[in-house]
Amino acid sequence: MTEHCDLAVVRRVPSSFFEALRMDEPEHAIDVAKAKEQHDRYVQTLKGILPTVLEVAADEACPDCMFIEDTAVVIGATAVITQPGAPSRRPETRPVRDVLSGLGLTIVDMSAVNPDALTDGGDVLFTGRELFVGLSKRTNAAGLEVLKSTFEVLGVPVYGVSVIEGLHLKSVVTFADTDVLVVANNRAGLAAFETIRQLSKFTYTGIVVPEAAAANVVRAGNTLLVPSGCAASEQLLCDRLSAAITIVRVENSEGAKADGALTCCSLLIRKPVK
Ligand code: CIR
Repeated sequence: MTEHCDLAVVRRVPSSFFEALRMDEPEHAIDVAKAKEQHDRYVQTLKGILPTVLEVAADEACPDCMFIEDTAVVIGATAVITQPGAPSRRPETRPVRDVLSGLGLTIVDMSAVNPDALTDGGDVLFTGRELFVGLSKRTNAAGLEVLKSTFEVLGVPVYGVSVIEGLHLKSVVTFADTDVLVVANNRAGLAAFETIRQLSKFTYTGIVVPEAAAANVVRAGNTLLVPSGCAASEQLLCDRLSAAITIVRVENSEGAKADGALTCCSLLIRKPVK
């Protein structure tokens, strides 16, 4: 199994996005038109990298639906449909389930396995060999157990990692390359990376980036999507990563106002073998 994907699923931004959940009120109100433009550029960027990008229509009743990553965890030919931690987000899963089922993936419904299990996909970091699950405001131990029981039998070890601040594990640690993770230079990022190092059977290199937003990067093909406005981190990534990886800057000012980062706007999956 590798970390590389060849298919992404994205979900469009609803006009109700201004009502999206957020931990703090942003200094400037969400500009929904700008959010739609930024998201569209993100989708176009992915389309330039991956052979297939599937789009799910927005649902006006679900202001957070663009953050599709939270609704499923896909590894190989198996998709766990999560039960998102925030009750208002649970209706987002149905149309995503339909798309993943249509791809021929084996579907596991987390809430059917354990009604108390909660997981946001933003807490699930797959390194290509292991799965690290953030125990956070949105993901609980029962959610971790469902992921363990699903993926460990498929040969993927699953570990829990405390998220001591912020929303999700991938707000502070993401995958950039084989055994290379990008880590926020803050308490939550450094603590999570230390736990990953202690738990893992492999040796991960951490690139500790100065701008916290830059800890959330998307690796698609040989491209790394990095949020714009993080010049120092971008330079560091450029210096430390293989020259084979192209860095592409993506605007996310509006998504960030609702605690959304780059990974949350797509589900990256390998095409299942039917
Ligand atoms: C939420 O609070 O659920 C959304 N406003 C943001 C979700 C971001 N998701 C992610 O980083 N995976």
